[in-house]
Amino acid sequence: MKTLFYLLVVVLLVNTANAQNGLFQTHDSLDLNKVKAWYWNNNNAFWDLQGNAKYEVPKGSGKTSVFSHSLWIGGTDNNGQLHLGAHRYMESGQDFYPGPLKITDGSTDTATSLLYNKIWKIKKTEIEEFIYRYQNGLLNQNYSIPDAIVNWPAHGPTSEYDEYLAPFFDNNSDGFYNPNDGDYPIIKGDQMLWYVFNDNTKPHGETGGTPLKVEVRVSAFNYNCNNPSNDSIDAINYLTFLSYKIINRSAKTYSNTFVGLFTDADIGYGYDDYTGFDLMRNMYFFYNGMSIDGTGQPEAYGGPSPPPPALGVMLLSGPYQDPNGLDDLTNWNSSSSLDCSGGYRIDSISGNYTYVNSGDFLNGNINGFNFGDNIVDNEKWGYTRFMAFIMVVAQICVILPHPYNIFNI
Ligand SMILES: [Ca+2]
Ligand SMILES: [Ca+2]
Ligand SMILES: [Ca+2]
Ligand SMILES: [Ca+2]
Repeated sequence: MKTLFYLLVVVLLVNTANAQNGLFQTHDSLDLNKVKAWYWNNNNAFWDLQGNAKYEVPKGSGKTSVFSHSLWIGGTDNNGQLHLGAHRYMESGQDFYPGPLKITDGSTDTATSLLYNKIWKIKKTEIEEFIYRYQNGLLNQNYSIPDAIVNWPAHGPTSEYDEYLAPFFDNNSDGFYNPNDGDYPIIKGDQMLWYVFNDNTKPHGETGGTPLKVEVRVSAFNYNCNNPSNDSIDAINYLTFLSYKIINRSAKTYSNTFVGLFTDADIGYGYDDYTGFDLMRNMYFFYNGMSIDGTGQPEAYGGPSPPPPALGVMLLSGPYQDPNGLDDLTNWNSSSSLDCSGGYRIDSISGNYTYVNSGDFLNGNINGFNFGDNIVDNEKWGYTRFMAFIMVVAQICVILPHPYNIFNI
């Protein structure tokens, strides 16, 4: 058992019962390596929406290390109005629904949302076989082109939407996706789920926030490496990756925009866990507070040998900083030492520079990407905030039995 799992950053079944209730949501899972993880196409992941964790590690063990995960986004418009989309457990409804938004006005409708109420699941080996068969004239010999390749959502539903959605290789360069021309999906990893959701199909039921009119395209993927004797390679088998492409379809420019990852991790048994943040690794993490996880519950990892695992959510690439014509400063000096003597942040609306004091990581250039690399405006944010909340059990605040900060987040 590896003791650390990484998850980048941040589940085809049509759930007709939920659709009838106005909740459009479909799930599928990544399951090619040692993690089996559920993803929902309405911006939920890693649980069944019924109270059961669905981030199973190792796959088939019944033991789970995350309970739920979602993307949060909020920002203010030119009038200072807050726009917000965020899910925790959807106790009061949904903020996000499947499907893209119109490029004309950032709207959509429930019929289109239902049209995209699915997840496209594909393996690299399936694409490789398709390419081999196409190139050798074997598409019609004892073979059916996988559904995800046939029905790949390469194009928007109508001309009011973006012409191109999921990426594909255009074998005949005609701008149109057609597997019979040798076109095929472009994917990341060895197995990938692709889906798209938005925050403007319906009013925000969970937060009551004003929609941003954002379209979010998700690639969830993993790698499977068949060399378990090599420890460093085997670690890859415990990783899952999430990539979000966030598109503002409104006519507004948002400022002070925050993109957040909400993660409720339960390392096996969920009531003895702790959390922390590692600025240098650009990662927040969860670990068991005791040497033994739980007291024999099915999801518990036990211990102390091997010890219960820990889980990290690492940001491998953040959102772009607004362009300002500068290669913004890094806090790392030429000898790769951290120099927090100062830096600056830039207000995206006013364009004003704000000097950030020594030691304040909020300048975003300690764990950001591409700062100080002599390339202008390729800078991306790292994590700039980390927050944790303590759950209340039976309306009684948990009293911490340990000199740790957080219990059962
Ligand atoms: Ca084509
Ligand atoms: Ca635990
Ligand atoms: Ca740069
Ligand atoms: Ca810049």
